[in-house]
Amino acid sequence: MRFSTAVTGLTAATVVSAQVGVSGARAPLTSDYTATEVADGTAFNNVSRMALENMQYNIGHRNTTSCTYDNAEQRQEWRTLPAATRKSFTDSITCLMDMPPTHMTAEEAPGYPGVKSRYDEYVATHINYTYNIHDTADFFAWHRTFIHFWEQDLINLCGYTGVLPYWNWALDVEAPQNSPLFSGDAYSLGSNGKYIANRTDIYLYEQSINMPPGTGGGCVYSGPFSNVTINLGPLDLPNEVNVNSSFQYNPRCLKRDINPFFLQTYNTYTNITETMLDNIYIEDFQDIFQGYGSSPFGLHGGGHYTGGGSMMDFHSSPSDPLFFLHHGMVDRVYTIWQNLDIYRRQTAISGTSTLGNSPASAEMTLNDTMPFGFVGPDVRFGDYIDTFGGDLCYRYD
Ligand SMILES: *[C@@H]1O[C@H](CO)[C@@H](O)[C@H](O)[C@H]1NC(C)=O
Ligand SMILES: *[C@@H]1O[C@H](CO)[C@@H](O)[C@H](O)[C@H]1NC(C)=O
Ligand SMILES: *[C@@H]1O[C@H](CO)[C@@H](O)[C@H](O)[C@H]1NC(C)=O
Ligand SMILES: *[C@@H]1O[C@H](CO)[C@@H](O)[C@H](O)[C@H]1NC(C)=O
Ligand SMILES: *[C@@H]1O[C@H](CO)[C@@H](O)[C@H](O)[C@H]1NC(C)=O
Ligand SMILES: *[C@@H]1O[C@H](CO)[C@@H](O)[C@H](O)[C@H]1NC(C)=O
Ligand SMILES: *[C@@H]1O[C@H](CO)[C@@H](O)[C@H](O)[C@H]1NC(C)=O
Ligand SMILES: *[C@@H]1O[C@H](CO)[C@@H](O)[C@H](O)[C@H]1NC(C)=O
Ligand SMILES: [Cu+2]
Repeated sequence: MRFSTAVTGLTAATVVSAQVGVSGARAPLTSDYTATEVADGTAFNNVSRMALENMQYNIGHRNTTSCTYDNAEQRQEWRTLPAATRKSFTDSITCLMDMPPTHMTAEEAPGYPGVKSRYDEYVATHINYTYNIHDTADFFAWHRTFIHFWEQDLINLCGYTGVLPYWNWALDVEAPQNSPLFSGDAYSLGSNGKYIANRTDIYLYEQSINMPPGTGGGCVYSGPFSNVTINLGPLDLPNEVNVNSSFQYNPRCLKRDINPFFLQTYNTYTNITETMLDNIYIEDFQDIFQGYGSSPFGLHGGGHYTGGGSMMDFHSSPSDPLFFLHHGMVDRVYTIWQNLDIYRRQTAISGTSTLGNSPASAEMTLNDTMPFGFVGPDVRFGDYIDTFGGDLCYRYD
């Protein structure tokens, strides 16, 4: 989501006349499809299959030995998981919330009063590095690695046997509040927040828009996460009491306010397809995606604000497990974009390691380290630029 007003105008890289991938195919543009095909997901599904074909065709050129197209984990949309797997997924998340921290040392603990669980170690790390992982060169790769570590913890620490699911926003544009994700039954991701009536629009200064109230607003009240306590944040929510220090202990319920306005305005199939197909340079693609281009939200901010509540907090948004499914979709769209023109896009990066390059910092290189604080080991940027790189081995369905 757009946060700082300090947006740099990154210049476009060398202009190429044709988009020729290793497979020989030109990456499609939105104009290759009819408006109906773009709006109803036909175009999106077509290019996502194309990206998988390119991935399979190019597997031999990748820096991987043991990970193959066929043995790679296949991440699925949340609603295609069997009910038992969905339950196992949310159970393993509450397990992480109940588990003591595993990385924070006794010496470090006094600096992080709000870190009470393994789950909180993820939230604290995201808070810590907020200005170094958004509107930076490593926005996509950092969040890709972050959700990967979290998935591995669900599996290794909490016995989850499925894959990290993603949330395809476009499937819910008509009425996200009625999505099976938020039905509030035992197999959902927990309910919407309890409805709060008679709220007025809130003016968002950073984005210069009026935010209409959503369909919830209060605490998640049924299904998974209805009884959880979140401990960190908020740091920058409009019309909320924010904490006075980054890692303050601030126990409270998980709030949601599912808001169709954002999904309908920023996350339709048309929005996804245009973002993905009509931005051929990484600097344009990553800016538009995060709302640092002509629109103040983009796919990334649109999904965050659709969740409402904790999901709207720039720093502590991983407090809501929905964050990880939202970022699964962010990563899926990035992965498709990369694979539509692997030769040019797989390792394409642009930007520095500070939000909007403020304060100014050096252009990142693939040899730079991405920090993971209490989450896991720092990793080399270039090893996590590819879903078959580093210790990653997955693709999307
Ligand atoms: C994409 O759509 C075109 C036109 O309908 C079709 O010829 C092509 O096979 C499709 N590609 C994939 C990978 O589905
Ligand atoms: C909402 O506003 C209406 C009309 O002003 C009023 O009748 C109603 O009692 C209000 N509801 C709540 C929960 O405040
Ligand atoms: C939440 O807590 C209430 C009261 O303790 C209990 O009745 C309810 O079953 C709990 N819900 C879940 C989903 O655990
Ligand atoms: C932050 O400090 C203000 C002023 O002392 C106080 O009113 C507010 O409750 C504090 N916020 C939190 C979440 O503790
Ligand atoms: C997103 O797509 C819808 C149509 O589906 C359109 O009305 C809206 O303007 C688009 N939003 C942006 C930011 O381009
Ligand atoms: C990364 O480091 C290696 C070995 O030190 C060097 O050969 C390579 O050019 C560097 N790559 C980048 C992108 O800086
Ligand atoms: C926060 O960042 C500092 C500086 O990089 C680092 O030493 C510390 O471990 C980080 N803490 C977390 C929770 O990420
Ligand atoms: C290939 O992968 C290995 C193991 O992850 C890594 O050490 C090496 O730097 C990678 N090489 C390139 C060219 O990225
Ligand atoms: Cu983030």
